Amino acid sequence: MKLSSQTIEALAQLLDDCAVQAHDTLKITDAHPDMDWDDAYAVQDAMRRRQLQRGARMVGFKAGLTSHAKMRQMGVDTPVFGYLLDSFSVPDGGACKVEELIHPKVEPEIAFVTKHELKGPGCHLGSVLAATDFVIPAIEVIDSRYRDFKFDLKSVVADNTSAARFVVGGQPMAAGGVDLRTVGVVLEKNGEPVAFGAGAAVLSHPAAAVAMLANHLSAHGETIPAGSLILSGGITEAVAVKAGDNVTLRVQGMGSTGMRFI
Ligand code: OOG
Ligand code: MG
Repeated sequence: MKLSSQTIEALAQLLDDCAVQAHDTLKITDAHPDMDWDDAYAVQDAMRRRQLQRGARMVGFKAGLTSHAKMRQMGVDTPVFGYLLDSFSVPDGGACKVEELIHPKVEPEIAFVTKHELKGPGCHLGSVLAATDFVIPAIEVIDSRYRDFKFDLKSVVADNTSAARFVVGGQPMAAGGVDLRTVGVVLEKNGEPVAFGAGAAVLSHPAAAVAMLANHLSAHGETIPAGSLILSGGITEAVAVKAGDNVTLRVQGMGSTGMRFI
């Protein structure tokens, strides 16, 4: 660790305030170029503690930058991990208020819901499939707190990997009932298809992202509890949205989910 605990708390407060007030800021590595990975996750953890103290509840976790399309879009080369709160959840078909966000983008994802605890180290695709209750289509709304979505990996980790909102819906499927590598996804904005892909875009199999998450958490002494919702990462590039937009995700054999931006 390179940063003092006061600096970590101050950065967590800065990013938390940006999220609450829908204000952007410069990426934090500009002012703290020597911060390391532990510092980045420590800022994320401090922000999570602040939000939980205000009454939010954990509902699960997310993996991000798990596909080449996303890594290319953001100019980075490793996955990152964050947490999901109940306050991020939008009902299927519901409305997402743009005024609460800075510059939202949507991503098509496969969500996993667990029925058993998942624990690293040594967690693998098989452990994830065995612990999965069901998989379900999900749209993640990301909203980097950094100006113009410009960041490096440590800054985005501190910012809870741009997590902002999500919606899940459609047909829940047993993980064994669908080939998550070949399953096709179509993201539509205002009725027009805007992004397409197949599950294998995410680390060859979306469950691999969940295994990486469990192994990552184990290094911090944390596990994925039963009943967690996990977003496995955008299959395509993220698509910008504004008030008035309607977004629908169709996943082959798994129905659709969507939200309106108001
Ligand atoms: C970081 C979060 C990326 C995903 O699914 O790849 C992410 C960002 O692009 O702002 O959630
Ligand atoms: Mg995502």
